[in-house]
Amino acid sequence: MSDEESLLDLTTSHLNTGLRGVPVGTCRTSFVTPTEGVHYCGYPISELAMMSPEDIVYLLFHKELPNLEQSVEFRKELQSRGGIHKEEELEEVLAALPWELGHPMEWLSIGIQTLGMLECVNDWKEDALNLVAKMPRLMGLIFRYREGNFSKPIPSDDLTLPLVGRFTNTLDLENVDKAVMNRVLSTYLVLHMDHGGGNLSTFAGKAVASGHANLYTSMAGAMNALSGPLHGRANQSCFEFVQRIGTSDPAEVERFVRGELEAKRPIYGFGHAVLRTEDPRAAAQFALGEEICPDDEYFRIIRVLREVAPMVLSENPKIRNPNANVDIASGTLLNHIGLQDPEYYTTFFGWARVAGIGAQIVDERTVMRNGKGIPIYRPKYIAEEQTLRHID
Ligand code: AMX
Repeated sequence: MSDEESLLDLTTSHLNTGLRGVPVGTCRTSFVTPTEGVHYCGYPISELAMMSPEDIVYLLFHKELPNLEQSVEFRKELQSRGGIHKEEELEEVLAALPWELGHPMEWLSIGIQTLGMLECVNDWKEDALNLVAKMPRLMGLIFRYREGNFSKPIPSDDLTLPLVGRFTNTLDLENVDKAVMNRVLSTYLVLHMDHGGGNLSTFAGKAVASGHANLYTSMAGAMNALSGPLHGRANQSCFEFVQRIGTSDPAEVERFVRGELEAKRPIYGFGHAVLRTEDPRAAAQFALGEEICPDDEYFRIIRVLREVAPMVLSENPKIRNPNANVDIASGTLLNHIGLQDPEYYTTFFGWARVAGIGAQIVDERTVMRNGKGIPIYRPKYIAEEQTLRHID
């Protein structure tokens, strides 16, 4: 296809829109619909929400759910991939980071980049699965080093535990219910693992990989993209928003929501670019919250907000979806289980996305175009004075 032909269906309205709505490729792992939200390999997320992260990683990489035997084998495989061979060197890097200055997402990106320097084998699939398996330990070490939390020695990585268990084992927090913590984090990971091919971090990771940077370098790029407040960091803002409300009295909550709108501030946790109903990922987290923390002060607030905000937002016809999105409840649940600093919340999003982005990079590099892989990304930009000559 010539450049001229490729422009035939485009108009000036497509330019400078962040590629919004412009088809650029196919995705083998997930898609999003307006009514059921994200689907992983054809399964609506509502059917997968309570499954284990290990089985969902299997699904994203193999495009089918594992049977019992495959599930057991895959857990063993992740176990064998999980050890960080040069952990001492990784810890030296983390120990040298400016913990008073850096955001946890910057630590995550540097952590992944460092892991790549130490452990990359330059095979897309091997590296993607190895990184998924090493993430729990990396996450735990980031928390321990960034907090300077060495009152107790860091336990060695227990590879026999599930992925989430290895993280909470490394964290080794006092006075928390580890079983509940593991359950909330498992659900969190499953709900956030993938979200179609064109979201910014996934797109950025695949674009970096298209130049044949390695998997770790590409993933660090994806995490940098995820760290922006308009993208992954919205989950931190959402919980800070809930904290600001400070009351679960419905009349007060309504007054707060109206005040925010009058001040031209967003009502966090509501609205969506694609979905036109409540995000099933929000519904799944509300169901979990009703089970584990129905009386938590922030859970009471979001329960009321879930009713009040859509009512107020639907008064404005330009808001296309007034319902709750995935970020409404995740911070409240993380806070309840003892992870009380919202600055860290996007790192859980990043941890989860390593699976989806990794699987999509593997597909683009080793499956698409009969295994040849997608060529290096090179969208066309038009010099402004040429625009009128070539388009419309
Ligand atoms: N609060 C206030 N205004 C909102 C709103 C909300 N929750 N949702 C939509 N709007 C506004 C938009 O800002 C836009 O205003 P504009 O015409 O002045 O620019 C108008 O309503 C139309 O928006 P839309 O077509 O319904 O949604 P969108 O695709 O432009 O934006 C989103 C989607 C998520 C960015 C938006 O709903 C929003 O800002 N929500 C609040 C922040 C939030 O919860 N972010 C987390 C998103 C979770 C996710 O998608 N992962």
